[in-house]
Amino acid sequence: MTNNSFPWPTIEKEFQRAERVLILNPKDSDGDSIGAGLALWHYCAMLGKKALMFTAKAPSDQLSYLPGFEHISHDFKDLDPWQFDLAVSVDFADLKMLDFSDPLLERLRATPFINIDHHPTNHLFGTINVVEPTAAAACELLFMFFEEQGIRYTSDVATCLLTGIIYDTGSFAHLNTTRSVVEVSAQLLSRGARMKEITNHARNKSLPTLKLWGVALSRLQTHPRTGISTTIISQEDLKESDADDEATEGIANFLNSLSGAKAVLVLKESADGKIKGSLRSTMPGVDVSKLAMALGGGGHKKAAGFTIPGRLKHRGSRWQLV
Ligand SMILES: [Mn+2]
Repeated sequence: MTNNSFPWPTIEKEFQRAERVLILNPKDSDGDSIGAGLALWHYCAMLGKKALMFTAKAPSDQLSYLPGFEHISHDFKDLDPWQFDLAVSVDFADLKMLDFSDPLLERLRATPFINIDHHPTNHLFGTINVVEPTAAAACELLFMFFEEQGIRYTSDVATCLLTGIIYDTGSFAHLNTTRSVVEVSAQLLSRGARMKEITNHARNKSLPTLKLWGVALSRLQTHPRTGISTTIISQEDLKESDADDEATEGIANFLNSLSGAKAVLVLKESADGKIKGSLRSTMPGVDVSKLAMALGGGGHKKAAGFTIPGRLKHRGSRWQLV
């Protein structure tokens, strides 16, 4: 990253000024958003500030090794009465990903709001916005904040930050693994980040998850004209494999290693009558965020997603979107 114009001093002052901080994760949180949120949660604790970290849906248990994980709230009963004088969002591009009610969004709009993200489609909804698409992870941006402001942080915080980088680079396998990413990771290791713990948890898969992956792999088809390899996961598949929604998260990343595919698309039926599409590509020149945006979604050039209304129906040997 070459941008040295981030307003880190202003952001540090905002944290020092605040008494009660609300740290926001998207409803569909991941290793990067949870790692970044928890790093800030520890930072607030270090400053002696009260902080609530919130996401509308319980985060994946796979991340429960992260220090502070047990303090993350996904219960609106905690959030509704919570008075805050600073809100911080990490790793998401659009306020609708919070799944908040209008009154809650109104409260956010009336509060100083720091928006830290690396998605190019970010809506810049903060009063302070740090949006850097060349960063591999939101955690990489927070690393810059701590280092450039000379803030001392613990090995727990370093572990949170390295988690985000390892998740968003697919353990240093995706094209976003730049020299900066490797240098930042090396520095996090020297600050005590527990790499082995992170990679062990990132790799571990439960039996229901692997069963579901088996179903998804068996349905994989490459469209001859577009070169896009697609698979689908229905609600029935989730029930039969006894897997939860989270189990589908890694499938698109895994399929991204499919040789010769221009892009991969995983379509997953959700319980509320919607289809969630996850797009990945490793091919130079392919920008999957364009397709995602055309379908009302967004994301990065090589990893993007969208949600459309619909259901998956099985007709003969084919699946149809209805
Ligand atoms: Mn991220």
